[in-house]
Amino acid sequence: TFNGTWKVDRNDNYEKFMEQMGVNLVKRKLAAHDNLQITVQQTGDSFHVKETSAFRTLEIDFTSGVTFEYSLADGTELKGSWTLEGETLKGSFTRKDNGKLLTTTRTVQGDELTQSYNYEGVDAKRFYKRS
Ligand code: MYR
Repeated sequence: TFNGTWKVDRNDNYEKFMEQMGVNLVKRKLAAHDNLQITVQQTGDSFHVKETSAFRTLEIDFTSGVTFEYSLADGTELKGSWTLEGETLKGSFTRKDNGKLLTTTRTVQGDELTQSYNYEGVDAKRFYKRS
């Protein structure tokens, strides 16, 4: 279900979420139009994700339930894991700089992937279309 290339189509409350994360106004404006694209290859409970955006290109490997490290485009470092629960990927990541929790989910319905985000009481979503 997650396999394929997904291009961000629209955001819901993403700027407020980034503000809560402490991202400054200029970076928020740029990040709201980052043209994020992810290519996901799932093999059992292991995932390979290629991320491309206006900021960078990188590749990440993770396995359900196994902790890994990931840096956001602004350099904020996270540590945590994705866990596959049925058809949903549930992510739980801790910021290394302040110990606070960022939770996120990914689900696919038809040709749309929805990623939700929560940080310190602020929820956001990004919707991706298959490309
Ligand atoms: C991946 O599966 O794409 C790699 C791991 C993702 C970790 C969590 C992503 C949270 C992204 C939050 C964006 C915040 C911008 C301020």
